[in-house]
Amino acid sequence: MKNKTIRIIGVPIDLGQSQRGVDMGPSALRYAGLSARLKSLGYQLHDEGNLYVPVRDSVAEKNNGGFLEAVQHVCQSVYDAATEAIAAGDIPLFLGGDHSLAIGTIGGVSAQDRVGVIWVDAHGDANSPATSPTGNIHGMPIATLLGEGYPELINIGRAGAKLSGQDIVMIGIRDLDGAERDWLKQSGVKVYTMRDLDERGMGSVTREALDFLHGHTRIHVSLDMDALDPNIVPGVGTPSSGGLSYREAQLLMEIIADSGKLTSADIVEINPILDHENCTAKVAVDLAASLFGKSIF
Ligand code: HAR
Ligand code: MN
Ligand code: MN
Ligand code: MN
Repeated sequence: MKNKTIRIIGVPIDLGQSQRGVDMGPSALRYAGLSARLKSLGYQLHDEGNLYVPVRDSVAEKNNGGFLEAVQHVCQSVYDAATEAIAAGDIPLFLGGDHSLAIGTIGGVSAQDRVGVIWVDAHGDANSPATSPTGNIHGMPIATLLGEGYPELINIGRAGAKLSGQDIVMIGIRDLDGAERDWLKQSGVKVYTMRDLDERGMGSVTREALDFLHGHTRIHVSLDMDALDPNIVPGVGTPSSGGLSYREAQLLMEIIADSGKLTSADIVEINPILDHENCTAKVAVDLAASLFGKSIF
């Protein structure tokens, strides 16, 4: 893996949710030293800069607050960036921005080959427009990728669902809406809640999660920083108490790295306005180093 080039792609999107500030996530991660840390592990780094995302205020004025079309356009360019990176043999690392961008990243990285997804999040992000209590698209990427929701988003890049439930494992879940939960239960997605982690420990759960994806040769990790406990990552827009500890999250990343199957990743939902001295991005950089194979001894 370390002879590969990591291609950093910033996606400063804040249109999938309602808090200001998550568009600054890519800068926060760069300022926290992401590239230097990954380079020190032996990778080539190529930072593509940020994809174009329209400024929220300008879209709101034009569309009377409806961001669907703008999210569609951004996710299409994310999709294209993902397919290009994979075609070049690089490992794309997408910096969010809110989690709506995963519609494009996972759609794109699964264009040629089947990809297993490890979704690390407090939330299921499996609402459809019909079940969402907020209407926020960052709560919908999983349903969208499975073919449920706005056709404008489902059909980005190529028509129809991009994944089936058997391609997805979720870890860290503790905040689901009622109808979202019912839908997830019948979706085939493997869900590990905080209770599973409390009872069995992160090591056992992560190994079982990788076993669930044993038929996949490539794995995409979508790391929503709100999976961690808000005490260590205050800079997220939808914090949920009782989350992963720093050590649990590190172990998760380390065991995924050991699989040797990581071929793409997202780091999303960092909101520097809500943060303290960029500590959330610093934790994210530590986790990225482990995900890309840093080992202690
Ligand atoms: N379930 C809620 C909704 O759909 C909150 C979703 C929050 N999502 C994220 N991404 N922060 O995980 O609106
Ligand atoms: Mn259009
Ligand atoms: Mn999320
Ligand atoms: Mn979340």
